[in-house]
Amino acid sequence: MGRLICISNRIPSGPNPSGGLVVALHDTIKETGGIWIGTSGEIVENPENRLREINDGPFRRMAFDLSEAEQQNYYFGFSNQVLWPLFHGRTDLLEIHAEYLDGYKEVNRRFAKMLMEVIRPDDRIWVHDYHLIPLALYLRQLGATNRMGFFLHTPFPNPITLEALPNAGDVCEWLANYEVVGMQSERDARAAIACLTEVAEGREMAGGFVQLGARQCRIAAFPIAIDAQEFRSLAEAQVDRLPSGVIKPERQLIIGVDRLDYTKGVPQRFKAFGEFLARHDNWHRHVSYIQISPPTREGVEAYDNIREETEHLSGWVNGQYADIQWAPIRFINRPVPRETLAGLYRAAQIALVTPLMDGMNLVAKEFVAAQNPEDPGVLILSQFAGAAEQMEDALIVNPHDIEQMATAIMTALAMPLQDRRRRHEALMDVLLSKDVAWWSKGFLTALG
Ligand code: ADQ
Repeated sequence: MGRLICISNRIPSGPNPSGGLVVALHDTIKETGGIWIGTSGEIVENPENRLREINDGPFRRMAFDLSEAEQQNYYFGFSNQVLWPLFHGRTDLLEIHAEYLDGYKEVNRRFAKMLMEVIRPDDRIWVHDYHLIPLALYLRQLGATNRMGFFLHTPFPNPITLEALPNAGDVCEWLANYEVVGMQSERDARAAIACLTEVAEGREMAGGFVQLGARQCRIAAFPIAIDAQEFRSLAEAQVDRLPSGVIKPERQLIIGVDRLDYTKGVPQRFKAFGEFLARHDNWHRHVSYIQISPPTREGVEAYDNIREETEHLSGWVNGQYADIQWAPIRFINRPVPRETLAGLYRAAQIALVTPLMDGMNLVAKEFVAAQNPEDPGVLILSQFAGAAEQMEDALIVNPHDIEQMATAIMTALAMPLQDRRRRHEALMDVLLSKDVAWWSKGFLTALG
């Protein structure tokens, strides 16, 4: 069997890289003598056109550096101010500039050339995420005949949304150069097939195959997952280790955990919690909401705006309802260690996971895995998270409907133990049978 070459924008960093994706692919990379390749995270004046070995980890990694202009155009520009908002349906936030697209293509071309020095014909190549969609096309133009798969971690838009991009047809052609295109959900797989057939005039065939020009690719859903066993053990070990004062016996706890991103629906959540407090005086002082949201992509205007909006709204709710013993919302703008997160999930009675649009959303899965099965908390989940396709036993809400979310908070707080247990058991069954090993095996089997 050939090696697995795993490619993502950033290589997993440090001597002990963690995270679901790394854990899932680590073994296969090692067993096949494979390599993880991507950017190093370092910005230099004159980047070398050569992949260098990163020698400090448990599996083989190679990386290259970006210049400041590449970082601005490829990463902050086309990836994060064009593709990210576009794929999440936020066409109002698109920043269309020729230098962004040129920079994006140029980094992908440069990367493809460097890869040609490293890959062998029988390697399987698995490319991750929206930063690197054109890679297969450029590798093929340089003569690569490898089997190549692509997995998109974000949602994929429908044709009318994709057409907001002046070069919408290119995106379809880029995708068609992979043998397998993996999406997070059936929703996204259907959208991608619709784009390849309607925007680019491809022909749909049975089994999710699409013919576009001389290329044929298969588009299917491979919902990403977590190591639920491992996360459950992590949470169990944290039961008595949370810092004192975090949990108060007389108070119920609501938790939200998201990178500070406009797709996550945090302002709507703050409004819904405010609405809940306005409706239920008797719950004042008996419930607190901790929202943990470290900033990302700082310096991009849309991210500065979401920070301001969320700060304003949490301040408003607290100003309205706090007293000297109680602040309804604790809004924390920094990352929290994974173990502490696991402990907080387990201590919470409710998780609010209400993105406006999300490829999957792993926080929903982590929260469920962390619960005590004897006395589990309730997951309130957006219908627009990819996770909602698998997690039907959550309380499913429309994140635009503030009143419905306020009602769901009350429903969750009042939910009888039996009902909570039944829902948790059903959700846990999904997480244990469809874990991250199931996900990577499914994709790699499809790739062949
Ligand atoms: P994200 O948009 O980053 O991922 P998500 O799936 O929720 O969203 O994953 C976030 C991860 O970061 C979780 O493991 C979470 O525990 C961790 N995290 C979040 N906030 C944190 C904090 N404050 N401190 C520490 N850790 C924190 C993208 C897509 C998703 C898709 C994933 C995986 O947008 O839809 O599910 O990739 O494919």
